[in-house]
Amino acid sequence: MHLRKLETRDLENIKSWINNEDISSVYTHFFQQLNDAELYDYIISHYDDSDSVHFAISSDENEYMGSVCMNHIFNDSAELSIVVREIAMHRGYAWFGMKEILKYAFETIGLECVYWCVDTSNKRAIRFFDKYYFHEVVDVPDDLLNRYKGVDNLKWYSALKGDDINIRESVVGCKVIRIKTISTVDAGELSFFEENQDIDFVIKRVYYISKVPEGIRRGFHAHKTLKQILFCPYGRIQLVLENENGREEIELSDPSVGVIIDKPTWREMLWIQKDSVLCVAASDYYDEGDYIRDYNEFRKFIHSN
Ligand code: T46
Repeated sequence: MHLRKLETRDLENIKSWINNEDISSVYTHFFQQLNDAELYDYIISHYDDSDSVHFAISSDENEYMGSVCMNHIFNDSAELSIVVREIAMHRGYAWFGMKEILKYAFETIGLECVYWCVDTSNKRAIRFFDKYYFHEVVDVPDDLLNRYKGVDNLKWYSALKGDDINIRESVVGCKVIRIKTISTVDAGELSFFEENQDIDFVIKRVYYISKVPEGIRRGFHAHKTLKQILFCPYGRIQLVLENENGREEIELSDPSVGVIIDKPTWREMLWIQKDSVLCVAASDYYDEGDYIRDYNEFRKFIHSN
């Protein structure tokens, strides 16, 4: 699959979602107002707009599968819309379109922030955005809301430059989670997790490691029973993990990504960026007796358990 310019031969397929009531969304209302000639004009002229860009999400066979747009590109932000045809659903086209348009927004146009909204009755779209942990915006500024005057029940989302949307599901069997995050327009994000809700252990201790120079390595130990969630609210830290599933690494740089280590796992942390902060919430009080600080002893421990 790939993104490409819209072509006039896409017209009929575009009309297939415009006229599909199930797909109908805030975004489709704009197109529903266009007659065939206007739609045709839109297809051939959209690409030259200075404040918007519209790509076709295309199959490998070059068949139009959906659209992804960036509208109201102004200052450092823009508004995103995405729609896929019924036959493209559950086949990865929507996720591909989101990843590519966000890459385009942040890397090619150099935006800082992208917003979009969904009609709350559009349960399928909301399931999709929530599944990928896109951040909900609660404090939507008036200029965005003004564009939707008279349209009620909208759920707003945003993606900020630097958000890691390609997170893996696990590292050597340790779960990588999206920490719930709420964006405030032009005022950053707030992330939170709750014991027994987002992580399945009780938090007895929180600690953080700061003021570490670049290139420094810490860790080099495992825990026998302790469970922890590790996250990096600022900077870039490489985490190397090893257990009976092998040895893998993951870079922590997005404050809304955490790794849950809930089994005996050797860990090493490398400070890629000076002053990065590593935060940890742990299931128990500090107990030096729970550490295995000798690598050979750790290997023996995981083989005998
Ligand atoms: C871990 C990684 C990610 C305490 O007194 N209380 C505490 O709660 C902790 C965490 C440490 N300490 C003492 C123990 C050592 O004398 O602080 C000193 C430095 O600890 P350590 O060398 O273990 O630090 P790191 O960065 O190698 O490892 C830490 C945690 O100890 C460990 O549990 O999983 O971060």
